[in-house]
Formats: sequence, C-alpha cells, structure tokens
Amino acid sequence: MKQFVPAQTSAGTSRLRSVFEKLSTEVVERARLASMKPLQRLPQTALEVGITSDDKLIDFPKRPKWNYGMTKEQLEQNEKDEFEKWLNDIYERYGDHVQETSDGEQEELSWFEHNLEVWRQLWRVLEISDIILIIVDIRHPVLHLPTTLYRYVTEELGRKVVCVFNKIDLVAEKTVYAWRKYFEEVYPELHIATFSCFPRDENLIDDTSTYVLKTRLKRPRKRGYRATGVRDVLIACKDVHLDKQGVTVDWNTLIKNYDDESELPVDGTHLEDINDSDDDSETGSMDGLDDEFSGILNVTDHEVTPHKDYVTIGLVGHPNVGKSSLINSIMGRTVVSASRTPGHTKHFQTIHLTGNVRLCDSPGLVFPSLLPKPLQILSGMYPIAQVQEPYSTIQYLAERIPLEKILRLSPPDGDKNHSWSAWDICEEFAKDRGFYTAKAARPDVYRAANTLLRLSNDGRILLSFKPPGFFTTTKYELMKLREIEAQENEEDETEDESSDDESEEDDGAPVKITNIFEALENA
Ligand SMILES: Nc1nc2c(ncn2[C@@H]2O[C@H](COP(=O)(O)OP(=O)(O)OP(=O)(O)O)[C@@H](O)[C@H]2O)c(=O)[nH]1
Ligand SMILES: [Mg+2]
Repeated sequence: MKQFVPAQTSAGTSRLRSVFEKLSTEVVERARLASMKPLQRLPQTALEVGITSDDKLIDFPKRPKWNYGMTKEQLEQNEKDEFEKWLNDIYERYGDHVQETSDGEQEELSWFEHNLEVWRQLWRVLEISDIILIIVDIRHPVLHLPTTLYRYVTEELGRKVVCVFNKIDLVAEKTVYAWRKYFEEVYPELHIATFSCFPRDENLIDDTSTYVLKTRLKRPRKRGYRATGVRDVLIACKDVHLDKQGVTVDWNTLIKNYDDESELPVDGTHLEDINDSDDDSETGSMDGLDDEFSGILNVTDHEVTPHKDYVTIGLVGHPNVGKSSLINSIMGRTVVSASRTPGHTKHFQTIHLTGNVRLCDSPGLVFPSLLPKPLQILSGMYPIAQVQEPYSTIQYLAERIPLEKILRLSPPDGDKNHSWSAWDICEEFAKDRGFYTAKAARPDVYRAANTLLRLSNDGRILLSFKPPGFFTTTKYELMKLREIEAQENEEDETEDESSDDESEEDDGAPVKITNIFEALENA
C-alpha cells in the first residue's frame, strides 16, 4: 500500500489541507532515466476519450445516514468511521492497481481527496443547493465530470444539474461543439452550458495545430470579467425548470442583464491580476458565510435541505476548473478569490446575486478514479509545486502533441530526423529560455520541465482531449451541417417568399464537410 503524508501545514490551515503522495528516490530516478529514451509519438486518436465504463467507477464518500437517537459525538464518530472504512476499502481494492489499458496507458488510482473536512463541505453544498453546477474543464470534460457524482446528485438527492463546460477560450469551437453533442448523447437529461472568462482567439479554428503557444502568450496581464457565457449558464439554470414553492425567480430579467456580455462592468476594481507565481496562501475566509451557515461544518443531527426563501446555485467540481472565476464573472467583480494553484478555495461561501438567488462557491476536490497519473498533473488537479518528478508527465504530453515543434526547438545534434526524448525537449527548452543551474551552469532541465507543466496548465500549450470519433469520422461535422440546414430552412420559411432578387451563393456548390467550421468562422 502506498504511503500518504500530509503536505507541509501552517498553523490553522492544516484542517482543510489536502494530502500528497511522497515518491521514493528510486521511483524518481527511474522516471528520469526513462524520459531519456526516444519517445513514441502516438496517433491523434490517442486523444479521443469516452465516458468511463461502470466497472471502472470508484464511488465517493457520502454522508452516512443519521438517526434521531444519536448524539453529536456519535454522529461525528460515525462519519469518521465510515470515511476511514471507505478509504481503506479503496486502498484494498485499488492501492496496488497499476494496469495497462487497451490503449497502452498505465492507469492507477488518482491522488484523490483524503480529508474528511473537505468532503463534508461538498456534502453541505450539495444539500443546501437547489441547482448544482458541475464545472468541467473543456480540455477533458470526461475526466472532470465524475459519473458517480452526477448520478448521486440527480438520482439520490433529486437536485437539478447543469454541467458547465468551462475555459472554452482554450479550444476551437469545433471541439466544444463535438463535446456538447457527445454529452447530449450519453447524458440525455443533462443541461449543458459553455463558459469562459476570456474571449476566444478568433484565429483558433483548429486546436490540433501547433500555432497555439504563440498566440496564447499574448494574453493581457490584467483581465476584466469580459466573460462569454454567463447568459448561457443562467439560461441553463432557468431551463432546469426548478419548481420551488414560495420562491419565484425572475430569470428573464436576470438574464437580460447579460444580454451584451462585452458590456459587463469593467473598471479597475474588477480586474484580477494574472498572477505568475503560485499563490497558495489561505484566502478562503468565512466572511461570505451567512449566519445561517456559520455552524454548517459542524456535524448535524438533522437533514439539511435548501433554504426555503432562496434558490441556491452551488458550484462544485475538481480543483482549478474555474468555479471561483465563474462566480466572479457572474457578479461582474471579484467576490471570491481565484488562483492557478488547485485547492485554492478552502471554505464554501454564499454570495447573493439577487434578492432570492444566491451562488455558493465550494472547494474543489479530486474524486477517486483510475487514470494515468501524468494526466492528473496535466489536468490542473495537482499542484505543480508538489510534483516531485515532472519528466514522466512531460513524456506523456510529448507522446500526444508535437511539443518540440510547438516550442520551435532545434534538435540537439542538428539532425532534422532526431529522435526526441522528453528529456531532450526539456533540455533544449532550458537552453532556449536561458535556464541554467547556478552551480554547474548546466541546462536546468527540472526548471524547464516545471515551466512546461505550468504552460500546459494555463492552456498555453494545449492538450485537448476529444470525444470518440472526432478524428476518425465526420460525425460531428455532419451534425453541425444538419443543424445549419435546419436553421436555414426555418429562416427560409419565415422569409418573405417574394425576395428572389438575390440568388443564394452556395446554390449547387457542395459544402466541403471537413471545413464546415472554418467556413463558419470565415463567413
Ligand atoms: N483560460 C481560462 N482560464 C480560466 C478560466 N476560468 C478560470 N481560469 C483560470 O483557472 C485557474 C483556476 O481558477 P479558479 O476560479 O481559482 O478555479 P477553482 O475551480 O475555483 O479552483 P479551486 O478553488 O482550487 O477549486 C485560474 O488560473 C484562472 O485564471 C477561463 O474561462 N479560461
Ligand atoms: Mg475556487
């Protein structure tokens, strides 16, 4: 069984800190050496991923059932015991599980949340919310939407759910569209909204090409909440048709406020520093907690239900997917702290949006799953400062995207056919950036590898997974084409029949299906 040790803690914050695994020196050294071997670039289809099959799902801890006869102490003990049992059970079943998947990936147990206090916060947010927004990073929505969570929230708690595809500025419109269609197929009941704090680069038509880094680097150092999608998120909340006695939300008026999102208030106070250093200070204060919630983290001896006078929208999801940023965008100003370091939000907080609608931010937590560990690091769920061995993760990345081309590196031996290794890439990148060790003045490969991980987390180096069939079929293009045709037919029907003076330009010309998205962008 692997050993887990608590991360360094500072007084007062340890209670809500997550724990990280400590690797042995042999493991680190083995990975370093392995990264020096020439890497095998995988076909694009390695980026296609579908929903995890049921036999691979690992359940997450639920609040144990209480009964009236129990004292607070007994309840608390019961929660602890059940949680321990759950943890032990996972380690017994999956602790030593390292399995090669059919795609040749090494799959093992994720670094998941080990702190009962953090799970308790999730339980409370789920209990007090009428509508739950599960926020997922569009770069790997399947990984970020735990099926177990979705089922629990809809089937057992009976709450309304909206899945928010977040950070859509990082990928092409075509990718967002394909993911939406795929999720609609797999979860027909799910409401989906798309969102981003940043505008998408209009040149980003094909996110599988290598130009991305260059343009991404030009992002402004300060940003306002010029979000795209707040409207979409609120429309999705309206569309779940929450029927709550005694609370009537005027969704239409609320949504109207966001009709022109580029006009959202942006003044100096609404700008957030894009912080290059990883700020891991304790920022989650209890200030945002209403009196009603001041004791919410205590063990309760009664069932917790949403407040009768408000509609509460709870945001949940993995760390770093952008929950706090989304809340700030909805509010048009900084009301909760956001950071590129996962695990930034430590306490849940409620923020009033209108007289009877409030938002609830929650700490992100990693659900247990079976996955390649490098993928977890690349998905922003693991603090890079805690990564002891970055090389296997760079290798994982470089096997899937042409990293040396994206970084425009020259081969170390000048040979155009050089067989790159992950180590080579880091070493050449170190030289390129002028990263040298202080003592021996050798290229600082470790620093280079870490920088690459950060660039990847920020989406400046893009690792974007795609739904099944994305590269191998024209399924999604055809769907889009049909939608456009249906829309055109609808427009034709409503148009005045007599307007025949201008002939349609595309009459008879076959549409080049594979380029339908480009055609739309250029239109
Ligand atoms: N490109 C891009 N980055 C985003 C977007 N939203 C958030 N981010 C970045 O993602 C990082 C995490 O954002 P947070 O809002 O703190 O994420 P969180 O889900 O609250 O994270 P925890 O509190 O750790 O659970 C920050 O560096 C944000 O700037 C987005 O729409 N696009
Ligand atoms: Mg947060």
